[in-house]
Amino acid sequence: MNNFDFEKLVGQFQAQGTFSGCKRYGEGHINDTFKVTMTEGGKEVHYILQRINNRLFPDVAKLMHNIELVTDFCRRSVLARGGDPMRECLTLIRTKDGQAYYHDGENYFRMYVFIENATSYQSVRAPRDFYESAVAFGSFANLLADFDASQLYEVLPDFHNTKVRYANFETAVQRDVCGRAKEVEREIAWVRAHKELCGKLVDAIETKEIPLRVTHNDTKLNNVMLDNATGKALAVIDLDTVMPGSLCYDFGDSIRFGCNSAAEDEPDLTKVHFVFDLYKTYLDGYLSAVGNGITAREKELLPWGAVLMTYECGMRFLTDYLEGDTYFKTHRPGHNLDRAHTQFRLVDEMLACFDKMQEAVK
Ligand code: ADP
Ligand code: GN1
Ligand code: MG
Repeated sequence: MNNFDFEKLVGQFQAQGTFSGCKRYGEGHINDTFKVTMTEGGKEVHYILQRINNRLFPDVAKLMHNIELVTDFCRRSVLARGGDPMRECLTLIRTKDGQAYYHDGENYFRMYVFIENATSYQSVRAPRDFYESAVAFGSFANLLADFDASQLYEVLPDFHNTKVRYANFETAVQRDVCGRAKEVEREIAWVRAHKELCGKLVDAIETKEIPLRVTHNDTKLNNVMLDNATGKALAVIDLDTVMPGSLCYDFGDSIRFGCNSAAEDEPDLTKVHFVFDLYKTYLDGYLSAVGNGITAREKELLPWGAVLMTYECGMRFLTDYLEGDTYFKTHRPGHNLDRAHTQFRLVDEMLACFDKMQEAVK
């Protein structure tokens, strides 16, 4: 675990109670997340403490400006419908001097209320959970339709611009800083053979065939909390990438992660399959919640969202492997390469049943 003085760190925030412990938490690939336990009146109170990935987000002030605006907006909507804002949205805990984050001179930290009696799943246990996550992300998109995009900084420009991602991939191949390109010739050739996919959504946005909206952009199943008691979706979390984007990105990224019969990093590819029935489940849930906002063309392009987000993510994992694993957290040698393989397998299987995927939308 990182060697921080957690008690001192937590003391910077307006958390209730006395510090009693802190442990690493969750399976995010980007930030360092910890669960903090405080005690007050003999009872435990929990918080999430995160060390923000400052390499990825060089301008933490802008990132946290976005998070403050989006969490405030969600909170107002939860209150308006008579919900419980401590469980149905992320609540930032400010520092003792009223800031949204704490800078210790080197690292940046933020704190959230811990959403109790809820789970963020790493894989789909039952179709119902996946349906609920679709409702959560669909409702989130619906809610954000009223959010003024001009207030947000684009903290990670071109985040889902697949053409830019492709260019970055080619640069990584050319530079080959770790000398790994030779070993992954087959994977590089596969990415190149699918290059024509890159423009599918980016071009549709550029020609205004589909609109840019405020979207979540990282809609993995483990970025949504489901209520342990009811199984219902409670809150969408991980708001670092709320930026202008497309509904097709959000739909697609959920499919990429949730319709995999195995884990994102499963090394045994015989276990990795695209589960078409789960795709249909998610589609039903998403369309039921996203409302009238979605245009006919966006709907048509949803299946492309699934293919594109999976292709792009695989390409990002491979790029990171070539660059020496500097972006995504890795826990073993070849971890990013295993991840890239699962994504490529899923794309192959999606393309093999693409007609069915389109038919389901109709
Ligand atoms: P990353 O950007 O690294 O993915 P996340 O913000 O998604 O970080 O947090 C990582 C994990 O921590 C989540 O997948 C979830 O399991 C857990 N988590 C994050 N925020 C909360 C919260 N407010 N309450 C409970 N669990 C949380
Ligand atoms: C990262 O932060 P996390 O683990 O929810 C990444 C996503 C990828 C995903 C792949 C800011 O998501 O874009 O799709 O890993 N987030 C960022 O699992 O790059
Ligand atoms: Mg996350």
